[in-house]
Amino acid sequence: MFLRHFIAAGLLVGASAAQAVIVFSDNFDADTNGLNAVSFAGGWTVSNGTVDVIGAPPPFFDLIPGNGHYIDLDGSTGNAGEFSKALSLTAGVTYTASFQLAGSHRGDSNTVDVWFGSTAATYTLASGDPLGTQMLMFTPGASGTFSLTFANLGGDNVGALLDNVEVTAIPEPSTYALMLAGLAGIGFVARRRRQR
Ligand SMILES: [Ca+2]
Ligand SMILES: [Ca+2]
Ligand SMILES: [Ca+2]
Repeated sequence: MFLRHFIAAGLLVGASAAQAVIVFSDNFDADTNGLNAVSFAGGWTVSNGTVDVIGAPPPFFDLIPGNGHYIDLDGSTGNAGEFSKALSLTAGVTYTASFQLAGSHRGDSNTVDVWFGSTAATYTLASGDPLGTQMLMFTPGASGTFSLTFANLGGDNVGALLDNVEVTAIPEPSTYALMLAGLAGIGFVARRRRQR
């Protein structure tokens, strides 16, 4: 009886470990609106150029209403932003960065380079493109600090819009393998006990 409960507990642990763990999440709604913002509730840094925090409330260049605050990746200095979040990541764990990008909604098309650790992708957004979810995956070979970076190309003060960034971790497969091996071992011992 005890053993059966133990195995059930083990399966429950396995089930909860299968769910992705949120490592970082930011919708920019805690940030204050402003042009050429330099300080962010989510700990972002502007490593080059400038970005703007826009949206509502109060309405301030609220180009895609209903999304609280969000980032205009090309600020107001004629030098588009390079917007980075440093993350402490563990070797061998697969991380997924999801984020939403929208077009500028001010008439121009914008290209955004995104890096997540050593994973890179480029997105081109037409002016009217609504917020769309994108995903990048990265598995560090060694533990350390890695950046999730968004860089709007060009520099005309009118950039793509960024909102709803989330980084999640999926436990490595070897964790499941160990857990399954452990459960198989318990089953084997239980059978031997019954045979005696
Ligand atoms: Ca938002
Ligand atoms: Ca701007
Ligand atoms: Ca532009």
